This record gives sequence, structure tokens and C-alpha cells, in this order.
Amino acid sequence: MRPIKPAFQLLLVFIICYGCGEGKIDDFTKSDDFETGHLADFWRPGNKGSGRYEKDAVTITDQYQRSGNKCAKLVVQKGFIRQDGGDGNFTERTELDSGAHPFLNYEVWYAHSFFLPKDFPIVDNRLVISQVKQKVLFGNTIQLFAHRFRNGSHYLTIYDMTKDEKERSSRIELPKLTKEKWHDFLLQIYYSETSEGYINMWMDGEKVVSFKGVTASKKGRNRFYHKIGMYRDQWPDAMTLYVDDYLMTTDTTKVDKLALFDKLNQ
Ligand SMILES: [Ca+2]
Repeated sequence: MRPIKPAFQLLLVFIICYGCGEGKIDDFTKSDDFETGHLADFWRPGNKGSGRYEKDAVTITDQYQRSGNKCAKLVVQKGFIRQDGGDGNFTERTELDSGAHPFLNYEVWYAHSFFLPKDFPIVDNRLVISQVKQKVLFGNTIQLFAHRFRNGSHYLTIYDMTKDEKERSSRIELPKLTKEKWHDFLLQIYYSETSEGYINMWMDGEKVVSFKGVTASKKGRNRFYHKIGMYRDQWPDAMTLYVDDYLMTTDTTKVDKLALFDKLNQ
């Protein structure tokens, strides 16, 4: 077999990185109410790429449900998808990954519901329960925000996309998370490299975040992804989180705040 010329290799890389079109984005909608008994096809597999969850860390259960009869059960244990955090600590995770989509200059709505069981550990250790990131061509991905739950504090950190990845622009406190109660989250994000960008967030029907500013990095690609679950610094005890009613859409007619799933199911 003849070796591939370097120029052609570069072209292949370009096609792989930029040529994976998503079709029409104007009416893009993906949702999962977990009623089929397995994860919807759009979720990235746990073992693909950098890895999001270990085998059997994500299952479908009828133990709890926000709607219908089923939801997803996510479990993270010590050492799951262990990675070097670069600061002397190891990280571990069990996360559902929406897949990366070309949402630059689009308004995107995300919805999901969480349920923390009675025995969920409340500990002073880093725990991210949802996040939005932007892919880059080479190197680390860029984080737009992290939705955190640490030692009983529930908050969002939004990063300044015009500066270095690690610089946080703001910390926004969120209403208390209560165990054994479904909490509904709705996110509205306009991905923009200019100050026209915005992030709005509702929790249990109440608007809790209203951010305006740059929401996409010029250093990144036009590929944005949302993750929900648990990403934490290494911890000895297992954590279990239940998730239901996931929606990701650019079609605002499908969004009616907390009635949105009723509307989708009509
Ligand atoms: Ca369900």
C-alpha cells in the first residue's frame, strides 16, 4: 500500500474535523425521556474518545422517574474514568455527553431533571453536575460553565471566554438542592464570540441565572457539547444521581419552560 502524502493527511484531518456536518441546525432537536429502556442514540458512547463513563455506570431504572416510568441512573465510584487532574489530584467521572454540535450564533435550549437520593454524600470535594464545553482543534477543550454542588453549596461558575481557560468571570449562587426531590433545569444559551452572547437558567420554574457576555472562544471550533452527571476529584464513596427528561433544541416552539415535555409529547 502506498504511503499517504503529508498534504493529503492534512486534508483528511481537515475533513474529519470540519466536514462532519450536522445538517440543519435551525430545527435541531434531541431528547431522551429514557422510556425505551436504553439510552437514545445521540448520546456519545461511554468508551468513545476520552471516555465519559465506565461499563454499567449508566443504567435505566424504574426506581424513580420525573415523567413516565423510567429514568437514567448514574453511579460514580472511586477510580471511574480516572484521569490525572494535573494538580496532584486524580479526577473521576460518570457523565452523559450530548455530542458536539455547530451551535455558534444559535440560541440553544437544554433541559434536564436531577434527583439526588437520600444517601447522596454531601462532602467538601469538587463535584460538577453539568457543564458546557467547546472543542478545539488541538489541546484541551474550553469550558464555558460548570454547574457545581459542593458541601451543600449549589452554584454555577462561568468562565471568561476572552481570557485564559482557567480564569473565572463569575460565581452565581443557585437555590438549594434538596434530596429526594426532582429538580428541573432549563438552560438558554446563545453561543457568540461577541458580547451578544447570553446564558439564562431556570430552576424549578424560577429564573436563577441571567448572564450576558462572550459565550464562545475564538480559539475554539464551532463544536459545543453539554454534559450531565458527576465529574469530581477522587473520593472514596460512591455517588448516585438520577436523570430524566433531557432536551437539547434550537426550536423555541418546543420550549415552554416546565411544560416543555408535555408539549413535546402532545
Ligand atoms: Ca422518564
